[in-house]
This record gives sequence, C-alpha cells and structure tokens, in this order.
Amino acid sequence: MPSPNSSPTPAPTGSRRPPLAVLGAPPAFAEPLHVGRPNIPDRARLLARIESILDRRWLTNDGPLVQELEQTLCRRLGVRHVVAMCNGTTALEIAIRALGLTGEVIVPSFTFVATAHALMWQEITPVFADIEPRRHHLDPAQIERMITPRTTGIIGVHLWGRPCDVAAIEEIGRRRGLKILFDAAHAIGCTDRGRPIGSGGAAEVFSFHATKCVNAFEGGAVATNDDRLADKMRLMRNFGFAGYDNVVYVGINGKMSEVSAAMGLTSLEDLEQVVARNQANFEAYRRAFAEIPGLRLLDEPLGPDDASNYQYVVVQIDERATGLTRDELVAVLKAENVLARRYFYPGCHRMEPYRSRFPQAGLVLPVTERVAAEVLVLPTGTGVSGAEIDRIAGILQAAIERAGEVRAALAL
Ligand code: T4K
Repeated sequence: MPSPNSSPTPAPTGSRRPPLAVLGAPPAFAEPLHVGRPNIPDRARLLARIESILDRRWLTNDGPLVQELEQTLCRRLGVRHVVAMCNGTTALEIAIRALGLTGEVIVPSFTFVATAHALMWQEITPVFADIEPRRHHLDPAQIERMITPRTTGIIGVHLWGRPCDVAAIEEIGRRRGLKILFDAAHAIGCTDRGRPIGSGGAAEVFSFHATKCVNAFEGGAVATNDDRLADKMRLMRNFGFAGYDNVVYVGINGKMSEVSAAMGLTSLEDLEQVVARNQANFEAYRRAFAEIPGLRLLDEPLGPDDASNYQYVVVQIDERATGLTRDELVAVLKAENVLARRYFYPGCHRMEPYRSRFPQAGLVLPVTERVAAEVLVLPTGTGVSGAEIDRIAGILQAAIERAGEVRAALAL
C-alpha cells in the first residue's frame, strides 16, 4: 500500500470524489475516528459527584451512588430490582449462575464473545443457533432446532441496540420449560413493544462499558422482577456475605465502585441527548448511502412501539455491487484514519475454545457465516459530525467507483 505521506493521486477529471489514501493521497482524517469513542457527560456534574465520594470516604461496597444508580435505573426500566456490577461480563456470569443454568444454553454465535464466555467460564456449553438475516438476532425457528434434553436456557441478545424477538423467545421458554436471560449490553434506552428493555425473561443484563450509550468507565447491571433472584445476585457479587463474618453462598467480587456509579449516573442523565445524536448520525449515513451501490444500512423497520438507541451504524456489503469485499473497504477506511470495525467477525463459533470443541458448528450457522463476512460498523456518537459522515460516505463511494484500482493497490 502506498505511504499516506506520498503525493496525492488526482481524482479523475470532472469527479467530485475525494482522492484516496490507498491510492497515495494523504489520509482524509488527521486523527483516528473510532467506533466506540466514549460520550463524555457533563464534567461539572461528574466532578461534583466525585468530590462527594472523597468527602464521604465511601469508595465502594454498595455505596450511596451505587444505590442511587440502581434506584434510578429501576424507575427508568420499570423493574423491581437492578443490581449494579463491575462490568457486563461479570453481570452475565452472576445472572447465569444465580438462575441455575447448567448443561447447555442456546445463544447466538453472532455476538460479542463475552456472551459465550460467560457460560463457558462456568462449564456450561454454549450451543450456537443461527440468526435471521435482516436484523441479526436469534432466529426462533433455529432455537427450536438446537434444543436437546441437556438444554436449560436461552440467552437472547438485543444486538446493535435493537430489541430481539422477546415475545417469541419467551414463548419458547414457557413451552419448553427453559429459563430465559437477555443480554442487553447494547440496549440501554431501547424499547420493546412499548416497554423499556430490562423486564424481559428472568433477567436482562446491561453493560456500561466506556463504549456504550451509558458508561460507568467499566460497569454493568442486572435488571429483574424476581425478588429471590435479586437477593441471590446481591450475595454473589459480594463473595456471598450476608453480613459481617457470615458467608451463605459461593460468590465473587462483582461490585461496582462509587466512581463508576458517579460516571454512570451522570452519563444516564445525558442518555436522551446521546440517542438523539446517534439517530441524527444514523439518518445522515442513510442519506449519504442512498445513492451508493452495494451498501445496505441495517435499518429494518422497528415495530410501532419499539425503539433503538442507534448505538451502532451497521452496513452490510454486497461485493457483487461494490466490486470490493468488506475487508477491502475496511482497509480503504483505515488508510483514511477511519477505524471501522468488523463486529462480530468471525462469530464466536470460530473463536477458541469453541472452534476446537465444535469444528462443524458453521454447518448449522450459514446466516451467521455470511453476515460475519459482510458487516462493517462505522463511527457514531457525540464525537462524530454530519460533515465527517459525508466524508466517510464520499470515501466509500470513491473506492467503489475505482474498485479495480483500489483492489490492485491493496494487493501490492
Ligand atoms: N455482551 C455483549 C453483546 C457485548 O457487546 C459486550 C461488550 C458484553 C456482553 C460485555 O460487556 P462488558 O464486560 O464489556 O461490560 C468493545 C467493548 O470493550 C465491549 O464492552 C463491547 N461489548 C464490545 C462490542 O466492544 P472492543 O475490544 O472492540 O473494544 P475496544 O477497546 O477496541 O474499544 C473500541 C474503540 O473505542 C477503540 O478502538 C477506541 C475507542 N475507545 C475505547 C475506550 C475503551 C476510546 O476512544 N476510549 C476508551 O476509553 O470491545
């Protein structure tokens, strides 16, 4: 690939398309544009909360800000209990254990690997079911196919900040006697049939990682309407202590710190603005991509009472129309300092230890395999402007128009 510092290649006469860094032009962006750049909430409010933590000298262990975050989330989500945790992965692990899942649990392979690892970490076998092609969520018919006598539960994932088919998954759970958990790591601020995501199944698990719409630096939470389950998870996140010197359960350290809760509360206050900005960015991408062949934005209509937080801008690449593969377009963007991501390539079933354990899994996951090869995730959030989105679209359009040259340059 030519150096980004070599002299720019002029655009073809008459073209308004930008020159391309893969063809020798300087990169379009001086600074990298990330997927997952954190949204920074109001600094004064955050710092005031941190001052209060220092004044109180209460830094962790179910402090007042953790409790305030839990209560605020209970009201927002319309649930009886929210148990805050140190991150989404630990929250998943604790929820899985508290629910008593064992044997096999059905999950999508097309998700962040933490969904599968949270099971495997406790010797539960994740059984990967295929997704439907337009929304990338678990396909209920495929769930049914994967149920065996060892199956104890299903974990649905609200991938991309869009509600998965909660009603269908809950119905399978009722009919087949399986416990239902939802991985809502992407889904704070989303709505399913008029209800905030959080009250589905036995419990729903959120992530408040730095890259999420609500961030607590690192953080997570489990929402549930089950009083006993909530009590159990509170014990489990604190080594099983039910008071000084009294351990009543096996547990780990899953506690959220006060400084994380300070960030979580402040970030939650900005959620509506963040979602509005994400939606505006999404619409800007939609307009900019309307005329570009082969770029299909994931914009399947939501149900009339559903809502997304637009956290991810997901594009599926049709190589027959673009003349370039998804990976070639990732390389084109990277040369311009746009760090698009291939989430959730190559699918959990192609990562260890699952690849070695289930070498044939791909045979029952044809949609996962295709989607994982075609999906590109683009930068959004409060750090990305409409003008930058237009430039990203211009780069993609120019690359597609000059696909032959681009492919040859990338092959060098
Ligand atoms: N279930 C699902 C479905 C999930 O997607 C996740 C996490 C979980 C469960 C587990 O929740 P947590 O245990 O994480 O709470 C990122 C996040 O680390 C991860 O939270 C997220 N999903 C996943 C989809 O994305 P990476 O490895 O891609 O992150 P990373 O470090 O590359 O960050 C993305 C970009 O953001 C970077 O290129 C740079 C930028 N960035 C990142 C951080 C942390 C910043 O600019 N500043 C920052 O502070 O996994």
